[in-house]
Amino acid sequence: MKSFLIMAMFGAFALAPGSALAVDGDCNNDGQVDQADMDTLMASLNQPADQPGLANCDYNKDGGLGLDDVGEHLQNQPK
Ligand SMILES: [Ca+2]
Ligand SMILES: [Ca+2]
Repeated sequence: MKSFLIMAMFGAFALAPGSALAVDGDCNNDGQVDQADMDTLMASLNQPADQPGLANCDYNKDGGLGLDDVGEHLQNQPK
């Protein structure tokens, strides 16, 4: 049973979309969430979230970057 759980966890990890290191809110894909990500998000407003980093900031998963995503990003930023 224990080995099954480990296998299931590994499978879910391997099937994760995009990079295994993707972090929610990491708009510039450097592995950290900070002010630079907000700058990147603001500079990319109304553009498609089709880059690996920008996809991390498409919070509502609609394929683009909009004000909804900015609002979510503000709530998710480390204080
Ligand atoms: Ca970042
Ligand atoms: Ca979006």
